[in-house]
Amino acid sequence: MMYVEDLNRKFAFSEGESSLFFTMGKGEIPVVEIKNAQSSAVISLQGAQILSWKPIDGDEVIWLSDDAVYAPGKPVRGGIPVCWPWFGTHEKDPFYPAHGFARNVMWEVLDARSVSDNETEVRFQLRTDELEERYNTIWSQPTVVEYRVSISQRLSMELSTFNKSDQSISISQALHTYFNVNDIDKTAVYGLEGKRYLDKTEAYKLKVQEGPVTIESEVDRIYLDTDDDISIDDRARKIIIKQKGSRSSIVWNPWKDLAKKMEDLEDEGYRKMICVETANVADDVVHIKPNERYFLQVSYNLQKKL
Ligand code: TA6
Repeated sequence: MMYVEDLNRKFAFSEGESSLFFTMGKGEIPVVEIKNAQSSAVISLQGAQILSWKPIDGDEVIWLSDDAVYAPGKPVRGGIPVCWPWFGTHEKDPFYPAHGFARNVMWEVLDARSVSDNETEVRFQLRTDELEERYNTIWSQPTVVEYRVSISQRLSMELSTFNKSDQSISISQALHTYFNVNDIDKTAVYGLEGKRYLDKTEAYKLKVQEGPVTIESEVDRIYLDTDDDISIDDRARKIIIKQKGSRSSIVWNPWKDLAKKMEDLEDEGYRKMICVETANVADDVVHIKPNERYFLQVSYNLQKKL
């Protein structure tokens, strides 16, 4: 693992309105801070977890818990956790890390560059055969994950999984984005109307979404066949989510009681956040043959209210 100084020597820059540098973040975990003419962002090297994305003339888009814990190996509550190579609880061993191990480990920075005054790109990599032994017992097939993040007028992510082993692999995954909302009571998610979903709060009962998704109690749902755009409207702004390589999306808000039980989520935090996650889960699990690569892509942009 490179130190912050080495990373800065290799990648840091400041040119006109664009700058990028590495610094030691909370919990002694390095982060990269990015600015350009369109927006700014902060990404933790642990989990390649995006912690902030703020358009230059707008408010923060990504929610981060005030009570988040920053410690090596611990996922941070908020931001954009990368759930890989499985989503949720491991189907064979519930003691394996929830949502996979990618969000718990340090990623390598492959490249960080200014594309133009308006766009900056950072590329991260995770090679499973270079991880600690305990992860190789959980996941024995050598796999290379690359995560490309582009920061501009929009925030774009591309997560690619390359199967370096000589057998097929099956993964489930998600970009588990926590979005900031003005007021959960005034928030609605569009684009899922009429879609079937598995309701985790009722033992994964299959239901059909009627109208936009609104939150009035705990919501934890896996929507199926979700290849259209999704939007989050909190009456102050609209966030447009475009996704490719995903046919499943999760909508999650813990609501009051669960939020109280979660130590890393402030009691009223659930009123300011909603997770809308671009995923490959349930019947959308991905099978990758040896020497093949799978791409999951998502971008967010804002539509301001007049
Ligand atoms: O994506 C929804 C979900 O799987 C919920 O069931 C909830 O547990 C949430 O993710 C947070 O999971 P975490 O492991 O980060 O506490």
